[in-house]
Amino acid sequence: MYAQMVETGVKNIRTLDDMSADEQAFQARIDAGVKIEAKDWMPEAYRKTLIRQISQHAHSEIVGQLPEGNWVTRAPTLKRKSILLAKIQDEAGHGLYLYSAAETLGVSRDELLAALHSGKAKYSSIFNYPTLSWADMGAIGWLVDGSAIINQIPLCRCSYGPYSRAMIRVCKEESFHARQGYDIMMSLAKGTLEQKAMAQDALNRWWWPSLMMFGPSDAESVNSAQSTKWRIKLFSNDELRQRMVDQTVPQAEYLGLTIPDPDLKWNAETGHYEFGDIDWTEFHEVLKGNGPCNRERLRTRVKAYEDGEWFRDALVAHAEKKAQNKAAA
Ligand code: BYC
Repeated sequence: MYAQMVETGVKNIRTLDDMSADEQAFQARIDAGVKIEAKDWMPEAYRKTLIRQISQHAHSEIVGQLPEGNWVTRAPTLKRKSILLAKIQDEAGHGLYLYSAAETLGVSRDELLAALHSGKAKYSSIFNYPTLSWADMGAIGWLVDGSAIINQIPLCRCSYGPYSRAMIRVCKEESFHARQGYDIMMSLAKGTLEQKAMAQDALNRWWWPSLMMFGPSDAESVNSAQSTKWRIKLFSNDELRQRMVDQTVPQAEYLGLTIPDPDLKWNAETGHYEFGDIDWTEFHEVLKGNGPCNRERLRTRVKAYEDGEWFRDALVAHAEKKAQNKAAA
């Protein structure tokens, strides 16, 4: 079912002429800003698009724990360690809210996890890069969670009720994540020359992959037109990417760090920063499974799932036993 859903994902925008009376009424509700709830009638293509996006998002949260998990045992202080642990635990929670939101659309969690573990499902490109130093914890919080907030704040107002409500809590937690990342960057940038160099190195490595998080350019984005019509997307990939650049450049200046883009310049006429070309070949290679850490991430994720089997079995056995006892009483 999942594979079929992904394959048949909508690529072309539906016009009024293509729509049945039900679809027209559905579109009119969306246009009027009415939220769609799980039991409401919806076009199959809307359901499939949401399952695709929400499940990819859930997988990203789950796989997104791995690059940071790498530094829990090597955090520089007990305080930093407990903050990092709390953040990683939040990401697990985000994954769970999102799997629950996807389940309201009629797909099972087992199907979604099977798609992730077999390598069929996508998750965010950003989590296929290595975390080489402690400064990467700062750069991820600042740039990656910062980008996630920019992308996800509009999702709090998207048309599908369960997704939009999950996003409200996710965004609150993401803002703590971004602050803790910036705080790490501040400490390093104001520390010794070596620490500042670590912060600059992390910025150099995470800058371009963070811009890629927003997806292909608007001209290349296959899903945007229809998702915008359905108010799943409220802003385009390029609009949100520009917002990220405009917001982040002054923050880098405050840190005394340099954005690794020789073409970056302020355009007083447009009121935006212009930036250099993104390496889309790299982006597509990562999506194809050829990023620096794709194979390692999937291996680690599958192992964690298999290692946890006894625990899931124990929970089910316990629940069954309780139900039997209740029935017998
Ligand atoms: N990585 O037509 P497009 C987090 C795919 S979690 C991989 O523009 P769409 C965090 C796209 O899926 C971050 N794949 O698609 C967690 C599509 O492929 P399919 C995740 C990407 O859906 C832990 C194809 O390229 N955030 O922040 O309209 C710790 C064409 O793209 C990427 C979300 O998932 C990518 N970067 O727009 C810290 C947010 N970009 O499915 C932080 C929700 C594109 O047709 N998702 N693709 O085979 C979205 O807002 C949208 O799905 C996207 C893409 C903007 C990402």
